[in-house]
Amino acid sequence: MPSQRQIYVTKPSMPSKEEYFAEVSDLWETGILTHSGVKHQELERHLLKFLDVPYITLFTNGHLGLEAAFSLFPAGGEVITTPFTFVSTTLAIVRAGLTPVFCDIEPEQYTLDPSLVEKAITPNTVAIAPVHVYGNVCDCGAIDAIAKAYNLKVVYDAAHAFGECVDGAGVATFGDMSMFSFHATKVFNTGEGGGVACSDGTLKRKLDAWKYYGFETSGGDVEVVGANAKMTEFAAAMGLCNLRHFAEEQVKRAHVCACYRNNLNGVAGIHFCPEQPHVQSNYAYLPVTIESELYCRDVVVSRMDDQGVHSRKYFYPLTSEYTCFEYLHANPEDTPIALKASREVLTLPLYADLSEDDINRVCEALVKALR
Ligand code: T4K
Repeated sequence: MPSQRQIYVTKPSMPSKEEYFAEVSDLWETGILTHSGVKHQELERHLLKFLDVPYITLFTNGHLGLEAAFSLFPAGGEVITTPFTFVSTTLAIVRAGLTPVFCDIEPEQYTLDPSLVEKAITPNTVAIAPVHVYGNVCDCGAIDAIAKAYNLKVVYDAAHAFGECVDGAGVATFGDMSMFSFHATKVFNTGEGGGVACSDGTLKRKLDAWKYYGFETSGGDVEVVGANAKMTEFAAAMGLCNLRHFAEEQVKRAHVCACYRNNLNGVAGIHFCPEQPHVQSNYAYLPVTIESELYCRDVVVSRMDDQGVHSRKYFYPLTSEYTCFEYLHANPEDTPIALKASREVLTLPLYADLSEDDINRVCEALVKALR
């Protein structure tokens, strides 16, 4: 029997070779390949407008952007965050010398539950780090209000939320800093890359310095303990090309999501997150909850794998369960909703060019896996 074509959880959107080659061709004239060159500056300018923010700092990847953001707080402080996320969120907090304090999520959108945040605040709390997981936008109004009342900063992990708007406002207009990932698997990619948006010029200067070893000016003083995390010109050029096609990609992704919701409507034991009417979604991920009372999510994932359809267990386990964070003594039972989500959710294959035939194949594989 011929081997089946595999369908992976995602596939990066890329410009045509011609468009990318045209974008990078002048790098052979200038020989400037990094250190905030022309492409980097141009991408920054476009992103400010696109994201509706006053400042953005571009990074080698989103993770280092998060690390930079958390490194601006005095070491030893506590950061209230969610364990239902990619490990990067928690790693960034820890690597910046801070202590994550895990707070549960709300059951519909899987984002940090603001009603629990206040109880987690201690005299050592310095910040709140919510995650717009899957592109589901947090209750930013409630979170920002708590932060204001307690004089805390908010760093949004917006790795999944590029290009989203809340009641017409860019998602990064909330909180103090928002990190977007431009990894190959994201709705907007530069291959590897990321950006931290903020509305404070001092923060922007510090983030710029952090990614350049801490130098504010070449050869000047080093005030922050930084790293080397600059975006290259080749990555920025990829970003310039992909940004031109973002709107059309979004239309295609919206269609894919609508097809899935339509095809799987009424299948017992599974459900989608309710759409957020106030949010202009970017259709980054399509999580499906497999009710554990009826089915075992892990069995479903492996039965789909056997049919050549690769969903993902984003996010399993909880970050609080990883061995490297054992020293925090976080009990996953203290975040029961997050624990349940980590055992029940899978994300379906989703990318702009996923054909209707392939969507049908994924749906059939899922339904068969449930039998
Ligand atoms: N915060 C959150 C909430 C995040 O989700 C992430 C990253 C970050 C922070 C940190 O941002 P970055 O530092 O990454 O910018 C992936 C990604 O590596 C990671 O970016 C992402 N989140 C995480 C959720 O998923 P994997 O190991 O699960 O994915 P991977 O590499 O197996 O790719 C998935 C599928 O995509 C593959 O089966 C095939 C396809 N693919 C992947 C790559 C890399 C391609 O077709 N081409 C490619 O180049 O981690």
